[in-house]
Amino acid sequence: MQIIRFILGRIILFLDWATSPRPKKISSSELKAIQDKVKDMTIYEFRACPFCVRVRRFMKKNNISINTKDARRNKAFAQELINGGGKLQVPCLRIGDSSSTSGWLYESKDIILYLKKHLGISDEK
Ligand SMILES: N[C@@H](CCC(=O)N[C@@H](CS)C(=O)NCC(=O)O)C(=O)O
Repeated sequence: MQIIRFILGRIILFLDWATSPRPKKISSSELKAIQDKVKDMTIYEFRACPFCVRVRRFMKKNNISINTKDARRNKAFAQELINGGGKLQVPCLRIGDSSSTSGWLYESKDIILYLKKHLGISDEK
């Protein structure tokens, strides 16, 4: 089972790499505005999780750079996620830099929706 998961993970990472979206062209002031709005956010993820790949691709396309923490490889990050968010499930977006005031948002679709609203990104045709 672990071997199948490993192979699937490699395939997911390869496909993601091979079809990686191009970032939209934006001005440096737009880029700076995005960076300011996401500077206190963190994404907890597993590198080869397809739901995390979905969020990362959305971020890349929209020039969003958020600090990521790999909760598979780093047990301390996994514990942070369980303590703060309540469960070990990725992706999870931590909004806010101190654990006492942080919001923890699970579900890839909800994370993308939140980022769209927060950054004023409209749906493409
Ligand atoms: N519906 C969720 C699914 C997330 C999900 O199933 N994540 C898996 C990894 S791909 C997970 O966190 N599993 C917990 C574990 O493996 O311990 C989403 O869209 O974010």
